[in-house]
Parts: sequence; structure tokens; C-alpha cells
Amino acid sequence: MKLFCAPGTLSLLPRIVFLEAGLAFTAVKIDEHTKAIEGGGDYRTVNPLGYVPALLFDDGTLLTEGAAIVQYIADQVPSRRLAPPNGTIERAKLQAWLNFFSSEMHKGAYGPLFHKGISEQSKEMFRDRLRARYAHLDRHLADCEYLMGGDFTVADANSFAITDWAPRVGFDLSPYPHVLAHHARIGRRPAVQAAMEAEGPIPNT
Ligand SMILES: N[C@@H](CCC(=O)N[C@@H](CS)C(=O)NCC(=O)O)C(=O)O
Repeated sequence: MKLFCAPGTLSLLPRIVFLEAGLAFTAVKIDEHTKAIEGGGDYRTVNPLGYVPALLFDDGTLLTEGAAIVQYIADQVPSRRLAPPNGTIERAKLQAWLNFFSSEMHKGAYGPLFHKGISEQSKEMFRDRLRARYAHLDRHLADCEYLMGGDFTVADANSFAITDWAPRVGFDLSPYPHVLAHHARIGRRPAVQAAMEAEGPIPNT
């Protein structure tokens, strides 16, 4: 299995989950902007959508979307309890968090903040959106160590991966102490530290 990655992106999420799961995979680095694959080739020939993460199976099957990839990995090793069993309300709640991070936080707020062409006025609108979403997350984390309660799951890894972008877009997390504590807690996990190290430094763009 090949996991296509780029430093500073959402590929940190499945990389963390692979390490938490203890499953073997091969990471393939790409340049997020030029789409060049390290070692040669154009990433768009693998994933026409051009974005990471993507998981390429040995039989040629391609799985895109971080939320789908991490659930697939979690389901390979149920003993690690990285996601509740399929078909349960707990699993649906986990999916609600993954969708929240993907749509409300990533695409609906962080993504536009990374774009250089967007006006400061528009950026403030996206920061407002992040403030409302982080206030919700902070209230939830006031009562639990992990998003799903007592166990670390792929949802915690998702929160970590995207919250790590806050300083890069000048978003102040200090009004959200429970989010900050959660971020620090997840960041201390050996798998998370190893994944960050392996993703490598974020290139200047
Ligand atoms: N819907 C995708 C979005 C992935 C995504 O936006 N990845 C960004 C990096 S965080 C990317 O590769 N952007 C480059 C591009 O869209 O060309 C997912 O949730 O996995």
C-alpha cells in the first residue's frame, strides 16, 4: 500500500493512523503545488484530483479522502479501537466528527485562509467561521479527554492534524483552552511524534 503525502497537509492524518494501527505502508512524497512525485512522475496520473492524501493498493485501487482512508485503516485492526464498530451510533458519531473536520473546518475555513489571493475581509469571515467551530469543539472537550470519550480514535488524529495549521494562518487558539490541551495531549503520543517527523519540514511557498 502506498500513501501519497506532502508535508504540512492532511496526509499527516492517515500517517498517524497507520502508525497507531501498527500497519505497514509505503509513504510516497509529492510536491503539493507542482504535483511532482519524489523520485519521478506526475501525481495526477495516480490521482486525477491532485490532492493528498490518497491510498493506492497493490491491485491498483485508489482510495481518496482522509476520512475514508482512516476508517479503512482503523477497520483493519479492530483490536486497536481506533474507530467504534460499523453500524453503531458511536461509529456514526465518529463519522460526524470526521465530516465536521473535513467540511466545516478544512474546506469551509482553513483551506481559504491558505490562499494568497483572498482579501483580508474575506479571510476574517473564514476566521469567524473557525471561531464558531472551535468554540463548539472546546465545549465538547471540556468534558472528555478524547473526542469519543475515553479512547483515542481517528477523530482525535483528525483534530490534531488540522489544528496544527492554526499558527500558519494566523489563527489564535488561546480562547479555546480545552482544544489546546487536547492538541498537546495528542501531540505527545509516540505515533503522532513519529508521523510528524516522517512527514518532514513544510516547504516555504
Ligand atoms: N477532500 C480531501 C481534501 C484534501 C486536500 O484538500 N488536500 C490538500 C492538502 S491539505 C491538497 O492536497 N491540496 C492541493 C490541491 O487541492 O491541489 C480530503 O479530505 O482528503
